[in-house]
Amino acid sequence: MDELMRVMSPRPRNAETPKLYLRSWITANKVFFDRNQGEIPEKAIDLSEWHLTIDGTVDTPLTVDFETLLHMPKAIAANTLECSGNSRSLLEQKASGNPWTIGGVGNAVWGGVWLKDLLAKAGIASNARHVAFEGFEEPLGKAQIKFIRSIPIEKAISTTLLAYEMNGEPLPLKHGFPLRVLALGWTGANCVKWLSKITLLEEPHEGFYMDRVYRVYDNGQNPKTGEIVTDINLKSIITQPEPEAILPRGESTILGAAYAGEADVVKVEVSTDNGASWQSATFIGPHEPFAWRQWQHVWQASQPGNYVILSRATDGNGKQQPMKATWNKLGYNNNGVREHGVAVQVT
Ligand SMILES: Nc1nc2c(c(=O)[nH]1)N[C@H]1C(S)=C(S)[C@@H](COP(=O)(O)O)O[C@H]1N2
Ligand SMILES: [Mo]
Repeated sequence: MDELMRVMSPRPRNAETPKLYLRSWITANKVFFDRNQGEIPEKAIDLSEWHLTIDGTVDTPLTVDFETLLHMPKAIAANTLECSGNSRSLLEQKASGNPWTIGGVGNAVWGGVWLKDLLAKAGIASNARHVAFEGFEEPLGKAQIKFIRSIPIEKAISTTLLAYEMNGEPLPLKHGFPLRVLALGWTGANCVKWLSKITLLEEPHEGFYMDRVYRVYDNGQNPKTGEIVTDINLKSIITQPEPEAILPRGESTILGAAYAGEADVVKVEVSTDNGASWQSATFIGPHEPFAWRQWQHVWQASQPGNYVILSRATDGNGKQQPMKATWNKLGYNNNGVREHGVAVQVT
């Protein structure tokens, strides 16, 4: 197989999207990043064998088949998916985990059904507060821990999609065939692939993937007391030029993307003088809820020398991307402007 991705580990497969493929609004399925705790199923499950169970604090526990989903009203939504650990390797103070640069993110148009429509069939009991999702892939490692994650009921019934299509194609095997969760605007960890079971709960699900990881905690702190990763932070990335590029003097096009999870990106600025002055970038292409915005800025690089290009996003609530990220033990949510600076040389 031709490997187009930057593979960080083959088993489980963790691979990031090269910058070249982050320059379009839609990230093609074949280059969409891969993040896995367990084994990607060897082959696609036979759809006649696949079932989804809904149990817990519901009026009527039920099991649905794939046909049932196809007969429900179809929902289409754009959504930028980002791994909580994306940009970890760019942190000044190192943190453990996959050494993502900026390619643990991608944007796709997903098709499926709203989770709330499916939950309505089972009936949400009045004491239901959280919704847990379980993937059916084989776990790796001796402990054989299943990938189970829960989200609050409010998120589940407002803006959570169960997707069976990705960019107009059946959901690819490695992205969760036949069905995955997409808590729109939330980090990848909340978007369980190979979905087989939904359980409504009074409390958040307890288990390894809820309590030991995907929490923001400091050195010496008990992970379980850290905040659970939820929505994607306001962030901008530079996708062109590449770091350490050598640019001829004159006009140079800077490209990037910016995203804000559940919020809206309204401005991106670029600085080439270490943050002393900022120029507004121009947005290119679609502008959809939960999806990134592509941007460009033409830089007049008239003087030879070494430069660091910075980009800074602002959201619709007036919030600005921080100059420096807040460090945490597992290096989640790195959205620092400085950490994402791109050093280049103008000759
Ligand atoms: N079943 C299952 N779902 C999962 C995971 C997993 O290991 N198993 N990894 C999660 C994480 S951490 C991320 S970032 C996204 C990655 O989705 P992708 O591989 O489709 O890009 O899937 C999430 N859903
Ligand atoms: Mo992730």
